[in-house]
Amino acid sequence: MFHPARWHRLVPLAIAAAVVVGAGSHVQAVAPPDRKVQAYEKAELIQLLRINTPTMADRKRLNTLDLDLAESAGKNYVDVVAYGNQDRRLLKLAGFTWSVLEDDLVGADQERERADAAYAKAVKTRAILATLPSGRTAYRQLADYNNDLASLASQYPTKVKPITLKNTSLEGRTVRGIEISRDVNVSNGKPVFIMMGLHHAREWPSGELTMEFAYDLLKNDGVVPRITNILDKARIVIVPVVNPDGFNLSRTLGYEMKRKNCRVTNGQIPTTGQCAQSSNQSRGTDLNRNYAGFWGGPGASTSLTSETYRGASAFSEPESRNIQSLVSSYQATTLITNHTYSNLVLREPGYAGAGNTPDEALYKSLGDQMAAQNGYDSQFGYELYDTTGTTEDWSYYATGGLGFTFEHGASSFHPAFSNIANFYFGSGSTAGKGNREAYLIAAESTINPARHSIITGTGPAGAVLRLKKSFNTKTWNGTLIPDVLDTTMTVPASGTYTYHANPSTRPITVQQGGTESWTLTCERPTGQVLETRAITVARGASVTANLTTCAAAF
Ligand code: 0X9
Ligand code: ZN
Repeated sequence: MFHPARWHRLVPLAIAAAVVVGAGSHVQAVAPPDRKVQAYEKAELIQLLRINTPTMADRKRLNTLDLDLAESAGKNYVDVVAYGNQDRRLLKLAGFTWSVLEDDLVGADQERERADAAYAKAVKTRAILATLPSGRTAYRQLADYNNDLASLASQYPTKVKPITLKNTSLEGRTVRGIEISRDVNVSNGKPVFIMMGLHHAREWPSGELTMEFAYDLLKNDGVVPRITNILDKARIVIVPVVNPDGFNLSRTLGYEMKRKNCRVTNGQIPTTGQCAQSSNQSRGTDLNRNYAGFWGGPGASTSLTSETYRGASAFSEPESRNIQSLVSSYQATTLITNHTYSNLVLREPGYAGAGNTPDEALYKSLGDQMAAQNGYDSQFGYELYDTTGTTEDWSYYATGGLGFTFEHGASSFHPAFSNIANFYFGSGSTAGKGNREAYLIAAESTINPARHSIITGTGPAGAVLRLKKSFNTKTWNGTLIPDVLDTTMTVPASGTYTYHANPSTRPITVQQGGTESWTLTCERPTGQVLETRAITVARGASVTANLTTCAAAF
């Protein structure tokens, strides 16, 4: 089928690519266009297929074909984005059968755009009511996210603190977020809940739900007692767009099925427009395979054009390093990274061979409780398929904070926008619950002292207390990647502090029967260290450290 919109967008790029090939005699130096690019250029159908995989062996065999696995899988099937005739031929040759979930993804996206326009119009004419906390009626573009973050910060100066992540993206974009809490500008040792979206560019609802939760908390603080309590006792960190380059390409520049970041060539910063060229669309690092935890193991590819490319090395990408340093700078006792789709709440471990985590009972009960709200299945990451190098493969094992991947939606990476309110507030049997309720439960779990650790005592008002730990995270082949967790709080005027923290011993060390400690330092605001303590504290425990030496010297 011919896709006019798609074709117009691609023609100039296709010509540009041809010029490059024709310009020199070194045709070899230009990689041959891959299957995906060819499908787009020939305007062949791009389909969402549900491949029958009754056995584990079928799944493994499907994995070796290096197709764009939609990462949605049930007991007997795996969904695949098939780009044109070549992908379908490959599947047929390998003996697979399938049903067609979406016979024309490009056409479906155009239909979605029309439906979204009609929905927005109906809200405008008040034929239907806008239901989301922000009142949005269409998917945000990148600038909308940045504007919304900035306007929340200016609207609620004592409750919202804007944050800028450490690195710009490969294309030079600033990655932004906000902290939400009562007296947000006071460094008060509250436990932290981190919520993220859009590691994967095409998974638009993941950013929307993250952002709507921020609006909800701020609108309903002082109105809904549960939310007031959450702002009193926790700090919520919101980063809606982890992968701005990929998202911009997917949402705005017309390559809707972009998943990865803009890594076009390893070791090089992409030049302007390079990432959007049709010949480069398959390139990129899967940010959800680039974290150091078990990096380079099962479920990650070594090929730059694979949808699950792990990157040149652990944390090779500025966008995943951003989340590493973000998570390392808070005591995040809970973390949710939002994705689409499959209606799942996933917990560690991400690959079957890792064995149950030492926190399985608690981890499962929280996952199950959240899944009971949004109606998803609560399960291990590996039950979908083995992966390594995902966000929580690093964050959980490095910090002990309970991290979950939410996979929103039944059968689409970005369905019509009218679905977002249903995802957020629930619908049918989950009406009135939904992800809103799941997120609130995650926030309340963050506060629950039985689920993290507490260090408390006396210290001089105004002193900075630092909890620090340095260790190495192991990749799959045993390479050691240095990690430093480093967080601070300020002793309040009362002279009594409560520092909500993750346990001092990492899950991996718990599994081995060992213990680890935090190094607690009491410092002048200038950084001068006045007292140092080793603090060993388990999950659910509270220890007292009265910092008398510090108090005497302060
Ligand atoms: O494959 C992923 O990165 C995630 N799915 S997605 O469709 N959003 O790409 C799932 C990762 C969860 N972990 C495991 N499956 N082990
Ligand atoms: Zn994803």
